[in-house]
Amino acid sequence: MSRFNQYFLMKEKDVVDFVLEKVDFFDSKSHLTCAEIGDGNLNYVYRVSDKQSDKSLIVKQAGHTARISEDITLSTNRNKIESNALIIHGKYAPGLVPKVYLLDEVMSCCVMEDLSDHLILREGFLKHEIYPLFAEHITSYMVKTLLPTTDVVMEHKQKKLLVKEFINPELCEISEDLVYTEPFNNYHHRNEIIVENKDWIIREIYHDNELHLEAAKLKFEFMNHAQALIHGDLHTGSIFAKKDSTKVIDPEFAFFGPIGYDTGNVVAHLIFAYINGDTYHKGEFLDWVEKTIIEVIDLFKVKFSQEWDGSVTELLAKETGFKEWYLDHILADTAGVAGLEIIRRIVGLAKVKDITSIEDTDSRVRAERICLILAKNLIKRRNEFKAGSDYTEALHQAIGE
Ligand code: SR1
Ligand code: MG
Repeated sequence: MSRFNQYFLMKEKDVVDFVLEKVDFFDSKSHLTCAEIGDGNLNYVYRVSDKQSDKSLIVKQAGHTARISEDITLSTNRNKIESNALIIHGKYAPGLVPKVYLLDEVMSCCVMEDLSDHLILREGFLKHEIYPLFAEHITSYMVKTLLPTTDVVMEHKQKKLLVKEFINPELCEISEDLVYTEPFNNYHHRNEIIVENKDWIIREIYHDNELHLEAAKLKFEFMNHAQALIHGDLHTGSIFAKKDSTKVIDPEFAFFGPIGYDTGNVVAHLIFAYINGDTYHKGEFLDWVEKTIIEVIDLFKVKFSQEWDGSVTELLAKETGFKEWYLDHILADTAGVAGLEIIRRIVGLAKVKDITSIEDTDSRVRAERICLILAKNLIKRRNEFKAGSDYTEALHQAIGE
């Protein structure tokens, strides 16, 4: 009888046995090696390789607690959500996500394409590397995966069934807590701020009631606007890249939520990349990131509009002015979410290396304050961010303050 008929958390040796038993990928005589390579906050990720054939694949298993914090207990069902989202996204946006070879619901693991010829985008950004096609690829990914799952395009009963399939309460709760709630609570035990910025953050974030009200509005937008099947965690650690290719991974936070949650995450993490590059005076990289921020917003708008015209099915969505109203709403959400994502990565749990790797204290203090000034602006004035250049102007203004 198979050992894999009952869930347990696998070690490297188990993963090799699992692959040999369950996946028709390697030759049965292969000599497989396996290494745990995960550096994410939640799961275990193994690379299984065969030197002789030069073939490899990835096995990702969900445990009952988050790696980053044992006090976060989670259903292992997130692995099924992730695999199914990857399969759906692979149909809508072929070539922009890894191939899924197997979903095993008993072991809460999936087996997928190894992308080790790519680099996690955040790691590339930390080396100040440029990815010329990134804006083109990520805007295609977002438009192609998001618009078809809205009520603008998808038949409404089919959409409702999919909403049910992607109910993701625990992972949504993580975002509701970590993104929308804890960073505004001075006393939350998971928050951690550097001592040199403590008083500044108490004044500018914890005591800004107008900011808290806007965060509350955006939190209810996140919880109640089942607009499209979103990725739900689209930061630069969820993207593999090389010069001519971009692959979006890790959609375990997927659910039907506001489209601006994905677009806003992409922009927020480009801003982190910019601030890191600014700290180390990386001129060419800065020019490219600035151009990319502009293109992500402007190309998204153009592609979204074109795709809408070619695929809209809902009669009332064809009313003059409706598309512009709908897109305006997404753009305001984008700015609001970008601001919230920036604040939570500086104040709350799960920080980003773009900022934490800045060793010089004065530079770190400066980088954090620029980010937070910009973030407050993005949230409070979110209705005014309509074009890519609105973001880069606000960024330069925050740097100048
Ligand atoms: C407890 S998980 C912390 C964060 O890691 C994920 O990538 C999400 O961003 C989540 O908020
Ligand atoms: Mg992740």
